[in-house]
Amino acid sequence: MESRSHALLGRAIAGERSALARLISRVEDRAADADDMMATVHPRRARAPGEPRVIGLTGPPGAGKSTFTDQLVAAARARGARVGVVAVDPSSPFSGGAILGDRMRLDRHALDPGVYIRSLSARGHAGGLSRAACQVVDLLDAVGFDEVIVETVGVGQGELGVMEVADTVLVVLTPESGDSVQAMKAGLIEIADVFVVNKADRPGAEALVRELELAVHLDARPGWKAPVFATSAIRGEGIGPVVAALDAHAAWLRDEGRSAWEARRADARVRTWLDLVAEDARAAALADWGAELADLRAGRRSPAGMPRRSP
Ligand SMILES: Nc1nc2c(ncn2[C@@H]2O[C@H](COP(=O)(O)OP(=O)(O)O)[C@@H](O)[C@H]2O)c(=O)[nH]1
Ligand SMILES: [Mg+2]
Repeated sequence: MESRSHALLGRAIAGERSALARLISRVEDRAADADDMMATVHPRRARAPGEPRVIGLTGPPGAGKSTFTDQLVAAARARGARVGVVAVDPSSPFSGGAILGDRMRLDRHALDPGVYIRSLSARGHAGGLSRAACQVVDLLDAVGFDEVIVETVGVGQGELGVMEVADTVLVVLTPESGDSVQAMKAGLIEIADVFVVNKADRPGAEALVRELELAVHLDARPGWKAPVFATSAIRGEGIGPVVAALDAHAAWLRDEGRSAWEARRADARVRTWLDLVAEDARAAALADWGAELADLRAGRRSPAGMPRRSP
């Protein structure tokens, strides 16, 4: 008999929004039949970069990522692409407010049948948020979106992990003091494929652009060099050149960057599997060793003295 998740997949592929929403929840929560369903999903992206293309946006809270996402959605819609947006918040299980803000900013696309917006929070994930993001992107791929944009809320390790799902990473910073320093510390130079200095309607943007250009120039790694742009997402200024740079990076991935892209996708697939393994092991440990867990909580056992599955 066809499972519930399989039935939802069929309806989601046929374009039914509510089926897609329920399916994503089942994948996020690892419903009983979700793994079997995902095992039958063959993302187009497994074969070639750019089908769909997956753009990740990261940067400090308030930099304008959601406002920029809205501009990217508009640009994609202008060329007729169907767009999925995944807003990921690994920072706190309680920050529904940030996601709500994102949804409000993307409101003008809410009724567009070519746009699907979904948020994923840290609630109940125990570190499986990258796994959930990867699987949700695979689902959006399988149901036929041409472009997927993954926005994360901050620039911690969790966010950088989520960015591994993306083909092209856009780092959004602002001229506000300290952003460049933060960029260096958080390793954003290493993950950025394109830099945006947003809020260029405020003073200091040009200085930060030059600072980032210098940092990219000094980065000795071979391959793609991240271009740096000044934008005002809220005014819609400077967006075109960024869209062109995203296109250029997508073309690079299909050509010289192809083997780098393949290595990156391979790593992401392995990591998603290991995340599933880890989630299962945690769940099994909690279920199997309740008595020992009570001792651990009470301080009668040490973590190292707890039972573990033999390797
Ligand atoms: N002055 C100015 N404000 C902006 C710009 N882009 C976004 N904002 C504002 O900055 C705030 C945070 O934007 P948001 O897109 O939610 O940032 P996120 O947290 O990075 O997603 C909002 O009040 C936006 O209206 C910009 O280009 N210039
Ligand atoms: Mg946001």
